[in-house]
Amino acid sequence: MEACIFCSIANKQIPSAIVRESETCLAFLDNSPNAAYHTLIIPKAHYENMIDVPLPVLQDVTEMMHQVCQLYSQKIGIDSFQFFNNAGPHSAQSVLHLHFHVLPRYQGDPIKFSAPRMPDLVKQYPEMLARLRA
Ligand code: DGP
Repeated sequence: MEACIFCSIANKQIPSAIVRESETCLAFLDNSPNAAYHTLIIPKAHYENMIDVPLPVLQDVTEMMHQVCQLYSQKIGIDSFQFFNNAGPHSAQSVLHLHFHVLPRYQGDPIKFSAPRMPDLVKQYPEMLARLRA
């Protein structure tokens, strides 16, 4: 495996602004933030993305996301979040180590992350579902 920046962060070979740590996961501040307290949650073990991660590891990651949201809510009164995850070559995944973005949102934020809608796809739903059942 090529050197992985998030593995290096997980094993403290390179420093990061750590928010929370457990035996299996780490929460640290993104070094290219979209907002204050923009946080990344990773498993310490290397998995590329949502496809190869085992469910128990994903559960640990999810638990830490929940803990970080509660921490930010209780300590600094953040009441709004967006969560996102890029997985795979056609997404915007730039680091190939599973990570979830926890992005606090604030009143008056200049940016609201939203994607263009494709309403015509609704017509294709029967065909799309049929492919899943084939
Ligand atoms: P994505 O595009 O979903 O793969 O997001 C990767 C994020 O990781 C991006 O927002 C910047 C952040 N990032 C990349 N390298 C480092 C690093 O060395 N330290 C920290 N704290 N964040 C990093």
